[in-house]
Amino acid sequence: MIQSDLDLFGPQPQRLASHTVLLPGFALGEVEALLDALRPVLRAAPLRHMHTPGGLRMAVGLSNCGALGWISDEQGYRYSPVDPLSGQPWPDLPPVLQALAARAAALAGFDGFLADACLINHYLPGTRLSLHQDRDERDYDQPIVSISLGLPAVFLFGGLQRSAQSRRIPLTHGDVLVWGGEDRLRFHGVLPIKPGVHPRLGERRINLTLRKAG
Ligand code: MD3
Ligand code: FE
Repeated sequence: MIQSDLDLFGPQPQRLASHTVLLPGFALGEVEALLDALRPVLRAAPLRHMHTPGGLRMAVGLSNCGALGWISDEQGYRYSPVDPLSGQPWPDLPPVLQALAARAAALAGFDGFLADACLINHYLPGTRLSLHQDRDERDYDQPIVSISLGLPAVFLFGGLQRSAQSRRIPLTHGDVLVWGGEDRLRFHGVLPIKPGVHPRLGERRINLTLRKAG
């Protein structure tokens, strides 16, 4: 092994598909700032388990910040300007989150990304997210940026039809994933989180997805 074999600048962006880019460790330098910003958000809008339109309790704990928040109940899936728990608007989108998402999107080729919604997903060991598409946003030309924190996960990256084979993509603490364009409506999910204790976040995984929903 010679010095030039060492990856001194960290792992490089990986293009997973034509309009999907994984930025390994992209958020690592801002984890503390992100957690500081999330604390008051989750005080005002605590994590909760929503129910699917069919009445099933979702395993993932969920909250939102930004002008719009994703909700699910017997009426269906949709974005709402109001937190149904409090009757109040969702907490503001922290500028550190907004800025990180815009920088990641630009690196992936999506200039001028201005998120108005951040969905906060909370996973305990064993929690999974079944294969689905994100289709509740108004404009599918807008990308989505996802930030992974805490325990590692295996992300299922499927095709445009549910029946297509999925690739398994490991996502670890600090990874950022950006997708849009023709990849925007791919089916995707998360395998059950393996038991473990993350040195910073403990027995949990938090995923932040930033979207332009309205
Ligand atoms: C690739 N969240 O909130 S984020 C969701 O880790 C959601 O919590 C997952 O799926 C999580 O809707 C995955 C990464 C992701 C999300 C949507 C995609 C990747 C995607 C849509 C198409 C392609
Ligand atoms: Fe999704």
